[in-house]
Amino acid sequence: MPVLYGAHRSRATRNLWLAGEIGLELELRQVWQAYRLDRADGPEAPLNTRSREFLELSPMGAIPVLVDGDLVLTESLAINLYLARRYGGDLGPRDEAENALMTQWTLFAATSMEEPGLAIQNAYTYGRADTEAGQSEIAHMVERLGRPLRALERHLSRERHMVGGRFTVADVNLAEILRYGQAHEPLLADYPSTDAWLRACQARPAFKAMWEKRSAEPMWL
Ligand SMILES: N[C@@H](CCC(=O)N[C@@H](CS)C(=O)NCC(=O)O)C(=O)O
Repeated sequence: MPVLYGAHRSRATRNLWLAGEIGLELELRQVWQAYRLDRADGPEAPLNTRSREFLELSPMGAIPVLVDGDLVLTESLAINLYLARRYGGDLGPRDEAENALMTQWTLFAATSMEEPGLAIQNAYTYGRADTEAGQSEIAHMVERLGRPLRALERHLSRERHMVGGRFTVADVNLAEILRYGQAHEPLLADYPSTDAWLRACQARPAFKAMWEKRSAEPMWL
């Protein structure tokens, strides 16, 4: 059985959601982000992103990591593209053109949407959203997201899904990245097709099951 090293409150959500969609049994080995622990070092510390044992798998000290047989794979989005192709049936590509489009949309989201989205989420999570500096940071990030959101809206006003006219790994990857910006409620007000698509993705049973486990995981240890 493939093993996923990670935590529910991390980018492993992408992999756990996709595994749920596939019906793939994945063993989750809990690895905490070091910053979530009171003490990350020492013999008592739980497995975390600074543990020597974990750094053997991920020299970057980052979760998630997938181990499937001899394959050790980092990068959550690469893990999803692999899981979809290897185990996902129609959640993965049916041909090379679909494979190319799934890669294209995944890289689009990773390179143009993830960083500003995370900055928005962090501003809310760490209580900066009510401050003047926080609001100006959020406004700047919303502006940065405008260009990719317009491109996404154009696509989703014509298509119900990202690739192939059906729900695939591309929808999971995009939806999980766009989720960060949702902390800022007005973000999608001008993008009705994107908003409807994202809500439909998040209404899926596999997303809800993942979300329930994520919500149950303590933020700090
Ligand atoms: N691009 C990487 C980013 C991985 C990453 O930064 N993961 C965070 C958690 S979501 C982490 O492990 N941080 C380590 C730490 O803060 O100790 C991916 O998508 O897998």
